[in-house]
Amino acid sequence: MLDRSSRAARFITFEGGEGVGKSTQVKRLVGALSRQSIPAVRTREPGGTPKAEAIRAFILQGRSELWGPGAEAVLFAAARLDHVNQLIAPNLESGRWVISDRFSDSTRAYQGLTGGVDVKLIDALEILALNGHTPDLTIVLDMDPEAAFRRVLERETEAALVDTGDRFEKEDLDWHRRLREAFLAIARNHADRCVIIPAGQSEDALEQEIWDVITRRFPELAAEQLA
Ligand code: T5A
Repeated sequence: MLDRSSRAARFITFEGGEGVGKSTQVKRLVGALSRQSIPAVRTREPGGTPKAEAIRAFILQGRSELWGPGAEAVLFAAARLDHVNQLIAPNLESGRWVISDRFSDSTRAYQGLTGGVDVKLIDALEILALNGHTPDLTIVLDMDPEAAFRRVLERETEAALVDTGDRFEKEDLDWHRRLREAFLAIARNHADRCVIIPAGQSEDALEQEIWDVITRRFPELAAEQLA
């Protein structure tokens, strides 16, 4: 298990519903850290390693849908176990910050609170897959799902990719509202780790707010900026 006291590198995750701007801000944060000469790795879930990416393709193409949310929670956890062991832990131990686009809170929100999988299974899978690698900070990007959906639609229309969303993106609006509430509940239950940030603002304003949160949370970062 990782000895937190002996490493400077931080593990930060971004969570929230579809189209709230997680990928955009993960990229921007890694860029901002690099400009401060802080080595940082960008990754995502499901995925991040070849084996986990194979599980991602299997799930998001809808091939696991018939098995139900319980089996899917197990698949997401299997992908996460490989991601933690092969990418997250080794990078943190080598002093590189790890910034992940989604992590275990997504399983709790999608399969657990919204999908109805028993919390005991979600808890057990989390213990197994994380092996102590709880994020140091989780940024929960929060916005009205209808507005977020318009963003995704715009992106897909611009790229002439209408109707290519993954199967979770195809759920109805009421389901996305419940998902939003699930992420907010998780954030409230883990207030020491999670920060909720309104995501309906511009990309630049959001980047600045996230940077402010991070420098407040990790004062050593602000000290490096001054040095
Ligand atoms: N899943 C995942 C589970 O069910 N259980 C699990 O355990 C895990 C890990 C992953 C799917 O798997 C599910 C959840 C998901 O359904 P994904 O492709 O990673 O699939 O899905 P999302 O994470 O939802 O990815 P999206 O790309 O749809 O959303 P993002 O990353 O939140 O948004 P982003 O940054 O790509 O931005 C979307 C669009 O909005 C614009 C961007 O340019 C882009 O066009 N944008 C903004 N526009 C205006 N203002 C801003 N501030 C903007 N920020 C971005």
